[in-house]
Amino acid sequence: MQTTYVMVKPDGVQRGLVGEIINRFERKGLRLVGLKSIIPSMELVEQHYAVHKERPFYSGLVEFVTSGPVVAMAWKGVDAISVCRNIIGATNGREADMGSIRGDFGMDIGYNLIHGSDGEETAAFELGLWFPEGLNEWTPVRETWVYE
Ligand code: IDP
Ligand code: MG
Repeated sequence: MQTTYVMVKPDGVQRGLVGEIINRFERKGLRLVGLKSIIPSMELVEQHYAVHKERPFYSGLVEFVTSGPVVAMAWKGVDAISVCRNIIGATNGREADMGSIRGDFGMDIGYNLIHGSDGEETAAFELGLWFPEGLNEWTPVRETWVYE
């Protein structure tokens, strides 16, 4: 079991795609263990994207992600990190596979609707950053029918 950090970015919220996006993870069989709408601080987003600090798009990215509400989520499941990255699709929406969130709804590399942790270390770091209050542990009854 892994838990991963997923976030609908301000463009996804502005475009009214929050329900559509949550639905895709939920239907897949993942377990929702954290969910909130927040307007993140500059400091929080700078820490979240610290690995991209030297990239030319960094300051624009921080400005974009702090520009309005985001929906922060934690999803749990077997191999949840790669499963969620597949549901999300490639960074550039124009190149992302159809059927993925970015492939179905995105046309841009910056405004790409959604974030998902890319590995176990990043997931632990990002979950601690966005959910310092901790996550909700529970066992969905339907999971009896998700994993054999
Ligand atoms: P990822 O979100 O698919 O993991 P990363 O390479 O980690 O992609 O980049 C983080 C975020 O930075 C992207 O989701 C996107 O919003 C933004 N970004 C990445 N590359 C560019 C770019 O070339 N121009 C503008 N924004 C970019
Ligand atoms: Mg990334």
